[in-house]
Amino acid sequence: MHAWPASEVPALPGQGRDLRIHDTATGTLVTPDPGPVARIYVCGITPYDATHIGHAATYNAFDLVQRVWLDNKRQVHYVQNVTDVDDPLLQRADRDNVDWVALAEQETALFREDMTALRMLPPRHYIGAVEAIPGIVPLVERLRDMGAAYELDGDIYFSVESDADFGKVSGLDAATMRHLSAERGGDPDRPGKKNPLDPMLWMAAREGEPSWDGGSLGHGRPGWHIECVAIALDHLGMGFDVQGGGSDLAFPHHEMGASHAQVLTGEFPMAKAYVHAGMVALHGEKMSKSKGNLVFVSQLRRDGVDPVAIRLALLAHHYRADWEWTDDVLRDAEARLARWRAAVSRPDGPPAETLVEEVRDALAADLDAPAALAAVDRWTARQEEQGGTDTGAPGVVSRAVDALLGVAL
Ligand code: 5CA
Ligand code: ZN
Repeated sequence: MHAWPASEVPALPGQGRDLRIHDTATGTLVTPDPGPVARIYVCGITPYDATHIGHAATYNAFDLVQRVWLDNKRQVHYVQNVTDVDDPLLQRADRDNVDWVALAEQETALFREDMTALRMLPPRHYIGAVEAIPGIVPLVERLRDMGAAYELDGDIYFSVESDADFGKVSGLDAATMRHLSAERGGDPDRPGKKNPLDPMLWMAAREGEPSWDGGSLGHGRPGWHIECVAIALDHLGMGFDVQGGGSDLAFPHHEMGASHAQVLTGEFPMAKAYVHAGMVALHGEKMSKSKGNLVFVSQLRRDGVDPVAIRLALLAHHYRADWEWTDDVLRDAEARLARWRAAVSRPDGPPAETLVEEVRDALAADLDAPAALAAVDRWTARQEEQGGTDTGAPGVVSRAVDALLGVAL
């Protein structure tokens, strides 16, 4: 699948920083990328509806990760998937009486437009679940041949008990895992499973649903977790730097993925850091496609909202916080954007070298974007109050917020 066009990332004077970031598995800040090439896998959308602010906030967090690495002279190998076949997509297509392939293509196209408008850096490999099937089948066969998977009425399940490290990513107790499994795509109550938490690796073909030839697995379609494992191992290999997603992916998705990979390779963990963004809510509840309490990026754009203001609204919240989208959040971002633009449009201003260092320090410390915005606000206030004579300063500020925050002034 093709991704979206990259916006340029200006080079900045001075020295970048090593990124320290919160790892869910250890509960500590870690510095995941010691080498010249940083590797990151970010879980992509299930394309049955348009990109909402919650999605955008999560992708914003992982865009910042890359910007810190790029500023620190790392190359970044970034992989993202599209879950372009799964129950929610098929159910929505069925409900709306549309072709599921057309629905997935249309929503993926809209996602690309939204990501481009928000200046999110594109992945180097953007891979759909359907196109990954030839790589998924041999992994499921291997798990089965190793005794880590079993069949139930033609479906193939992964046995969580085959992995001694199971549970180490999310650190949750069994009751919470069971509850979350039921809520997030699992089927803990299905009779005949060895362990209620066991996730499906391969679902045998169902009447009226799409299916693919899975060789010795029979016709069917892939489970959700093995999709991301196959794509990540194929394009990044084991022990990559960051696997990212919203906090609702820690369990079961990232836990199960780490578990599949551990059994397949004998190594743990698949990612050096499991990084999770907080949930964005609307009217007091998590924004979710299933509940329908959504603010779409594309709708805001159609309403004439500047995508740069949307990006600033996302940046005003720490990525790990749960927060609520309101009209005021957007109004504040629009006001901040207007002030920043006025400040950098002047021919000179107060020196900006300290500002660049402050933004770097803020982002390197677990992506503290609100602190980065506060630093730019302080330079803007100085510009408004007394101005300055440094003719290079407005350009330095523009390039810094572009390179480090993805904000085009
Ligand atoms: N296709 C899978 C990942 S492999 C999936 O979870 N797709 S998704 O479309 O449901 O979500 C895409 C990303 O947006 C995930 O990282 C998810 O955690 C994140 N996300 C979904 N809702 C919210 C929300 N309300 N706030 C923040 N992030 C969210
Ligand atoms: Zn995923």
